[in-house]
Amino acid sequence: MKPSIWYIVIGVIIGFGVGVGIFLNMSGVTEITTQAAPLSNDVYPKAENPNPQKHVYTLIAQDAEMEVSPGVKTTVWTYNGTIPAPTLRFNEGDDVTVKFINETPYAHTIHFHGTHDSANDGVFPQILPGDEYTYHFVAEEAGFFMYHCHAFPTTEHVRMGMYGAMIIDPVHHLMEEAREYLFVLSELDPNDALATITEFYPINGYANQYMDNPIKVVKDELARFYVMGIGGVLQSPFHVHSTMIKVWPSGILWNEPYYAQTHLVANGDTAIMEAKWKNPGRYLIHVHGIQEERGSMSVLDIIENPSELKTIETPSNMPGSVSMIEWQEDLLRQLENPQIIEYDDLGSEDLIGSDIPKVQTDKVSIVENSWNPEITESYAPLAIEILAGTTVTWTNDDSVVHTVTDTENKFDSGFVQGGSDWKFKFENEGEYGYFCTLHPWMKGTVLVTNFY
Ligand SMILES: [Cu+2]
Repeated sequence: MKPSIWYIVIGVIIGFGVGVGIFLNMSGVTEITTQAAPLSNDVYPKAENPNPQKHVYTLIAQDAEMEVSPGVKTTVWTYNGTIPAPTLRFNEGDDVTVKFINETPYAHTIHFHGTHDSANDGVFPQILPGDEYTYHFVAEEAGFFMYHCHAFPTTEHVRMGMYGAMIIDPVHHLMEEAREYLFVLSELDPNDALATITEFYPINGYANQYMDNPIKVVKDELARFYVMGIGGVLQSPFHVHSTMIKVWPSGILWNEPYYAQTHLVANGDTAIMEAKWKNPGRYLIHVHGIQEERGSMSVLDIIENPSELKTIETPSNMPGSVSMIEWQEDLLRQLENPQIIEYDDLGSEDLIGSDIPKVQTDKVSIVENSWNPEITESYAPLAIEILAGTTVTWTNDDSVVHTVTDTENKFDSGFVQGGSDWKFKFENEGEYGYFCTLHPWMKGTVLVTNFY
């Protein structure tokens, strides 16, 4: 905000306070303070970045085989081959470009939390197999945010592994010098990505990884935890042993911090937490609840001598702080040991073969569960034949949204919600292949003739 605007804002606040004071005095109520509450030293006012930097990242949607718990290998969907995806870190006010390449057979996107325009919201458009898209935004808010895929069903895409952390550091009023750590709390089920209760609740992609590789914090040194909740069902009460944590709720530095023994990190939300320990020894950090028996338990060692961390710490983007996040990312990459799955043919434009028998009807059902790639007849019938001038009705009998989109852009239903219809009148002869832009493996054909 420009200084002149501040004067106006402060003037309005004082004016309002005085006005209320006079009003209350007249009504016989006494004593009202007209002073604005002082800004706490821990609240980070929104500030202009005098020297914004440009950052260009490339994120590639890649399927992979990886280990997610000792001895448990599964197929996952990733950005750049790991779960979580690379942590993006820059300053408030910086100019950020993310090139996205989809090297998988499904539509995916990148949805960033924070403020941006619709073209960069990562929902519309959906990025089809083999396609690329460039996202761009200026980081307006300082704090801890996330990015994740917002293709549909989104819970499936997130549970399959498509999420990452985004640390946006303040440029004024720097945070205290601290040792920094990342905790991404997620849900994962190798057998059913949409299970209500999942087999694993990993921290940073790999179940229980800090049981054998303890989180080490130096006694009396400030530790800062960036904690992110990306579950779909259970929320994450994050608990730290043997100290109180100072929490910036929702990871937003404009919030007044508070102290907690356990802080609930909601799904789709984050928190920044700071703490010190005065008693060396072995403790725990974990999600408080059933998740702690299913992957989200960590050993916390409070050590006396910081020199044993020298070889694994790196400088932080926050001046004076050191980061353990690179060590955490190296560790998860080593444990996950991802094998990227390469696909030769990602073409979504192929028509359904013209050898499929055509059914003479003007009604097509988008069948229940047609979003599931294993359903081969997602539009039923797959291929229809009609006379020119016929209006065809598609009924979405699935519970999720779909589209009916011509491969050559002659018609497009837009979003057809579960339970609703879309109609289109075919005037001209020809064979029209169509697909669902949200689930591009769903394909159908309309043959329009002048006589049967
Ligand atoms: Cu996705």
